[in-house]
Amino acid sequence: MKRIICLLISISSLLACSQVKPPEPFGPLPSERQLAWHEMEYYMFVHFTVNTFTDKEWGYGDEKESVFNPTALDCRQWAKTAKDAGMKGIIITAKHHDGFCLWPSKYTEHSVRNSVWKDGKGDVVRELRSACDEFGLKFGVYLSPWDRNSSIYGTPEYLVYYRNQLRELLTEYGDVFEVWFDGANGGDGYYGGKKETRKIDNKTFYDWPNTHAIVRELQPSAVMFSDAGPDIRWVGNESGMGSLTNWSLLKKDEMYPGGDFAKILGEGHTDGNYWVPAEVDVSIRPGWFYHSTEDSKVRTPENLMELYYSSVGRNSNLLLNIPPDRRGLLNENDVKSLLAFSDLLKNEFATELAKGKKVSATSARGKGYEALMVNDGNKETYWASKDGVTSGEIIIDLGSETEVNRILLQEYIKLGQRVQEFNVSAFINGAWQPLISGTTIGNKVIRKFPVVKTEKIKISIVKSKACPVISNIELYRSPGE
Ligand code: FUL
Repeated sequence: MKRIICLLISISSLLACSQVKPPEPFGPLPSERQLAWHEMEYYMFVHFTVNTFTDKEWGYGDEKESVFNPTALDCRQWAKTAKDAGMKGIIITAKHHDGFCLWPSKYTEHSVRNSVWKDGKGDVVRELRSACDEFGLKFGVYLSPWDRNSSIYGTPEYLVYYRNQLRELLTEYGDVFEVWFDGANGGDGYYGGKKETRKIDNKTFYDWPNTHAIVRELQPSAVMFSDAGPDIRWVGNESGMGSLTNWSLLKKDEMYPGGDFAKILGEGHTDGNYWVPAEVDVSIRPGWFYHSTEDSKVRTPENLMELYYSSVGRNSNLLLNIPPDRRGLLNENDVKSLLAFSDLLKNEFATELAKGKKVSATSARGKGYEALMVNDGNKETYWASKDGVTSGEIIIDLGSETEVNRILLQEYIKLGQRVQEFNVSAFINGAWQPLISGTTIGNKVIRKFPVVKTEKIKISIVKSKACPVISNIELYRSPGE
């Protein structure tokens, strides 16, 4: 009996030895909440407050509460539109720089409670929360740190006020997926009637670590956005342009909200010591708030498609602002364009060509990490090379001459972001013709190239920080250019 047990033990240890080990994680890794955020990809921003009624972008803070009076506010229309457009959530300006609160905060008089809308009994934040639940969308809040209404802005008491408001939003409105901390800070304002300029020190005034701790305590699954993270970073512009080189890595300890970091925020830090991916925030109109003069300046569906490529296609999420009008409805022009874009998007990626096709790679780690893992339709499986091998080629054999003009690539980011340089080519007339070259991949990269008719596409990982780990490759023949 003893002998049989010994034999069984040695067979099982032999088997264990022959199993190929997965690559070790490399560098900073995404947290669970960040991984969930990466899956969000595309969601709606809603800028709505007194500015909608005063035709401003930045309210001074002296607006009478009575100006806030939407005639037909319907958050269900916002949520339905977002859902129909394929968006996965909505983030609302619960408080913008003017300090007016869209919910009846018990810490200020400057809110919907003192407006004529619904006789002061309304709560936009609550209505949106319910609408998001009804349409299966996630819900997020923007709480402007700068408050041009508050008489105590710039003093330590303001932090108590700000954090109380944050607590209200994070305890009374259910699950929040993202908390948006804007970087605009200090300057002139009403400040309780003082009408003066107040400057604060961006680096120290807000004592961010203690505010962040409140979010972690009350909404542990929420990610926090700002110029400097801690979880998600601003991309450094408001024009919808993600960077072609885009590391989800950042030396966030060297940064702070409102600092002058535009270029760094676009590319991230190659050697960043935290996982802080980029979010592209951009408006469907020139302004963030609704202005009737901009009704004819709504981005076209084609332009929204460009934004999609320059954000989701560049390892970023897309937060697209659709500002409600004075009725409290998303304007017809915006809805029309948004839904037409969603149709374009469906057509753009209608038929995937690579799935299940024959695939080979120059370097294979071994069983479980073969080339066929990149097009098996399962993002949890991946191709990886052997440890220490930092380049490699994957060839997808489409089986017959096929027209192709788009490629989508994904790294298995649970093991870190690795690829530094790649290129793609097509086998045409007996030779490999270059199609595109690129730098980083990260969670997702989608690239266009002119239509080619080919039987084989080659993806070459030229340089990688550690053995490349590719989870997904898709190919398309889109009707677009
Ligand atoms: C900026 C703000 O100043 C704008 O008004 C807007 O909210 C935009 C999304 O962020 O920093």
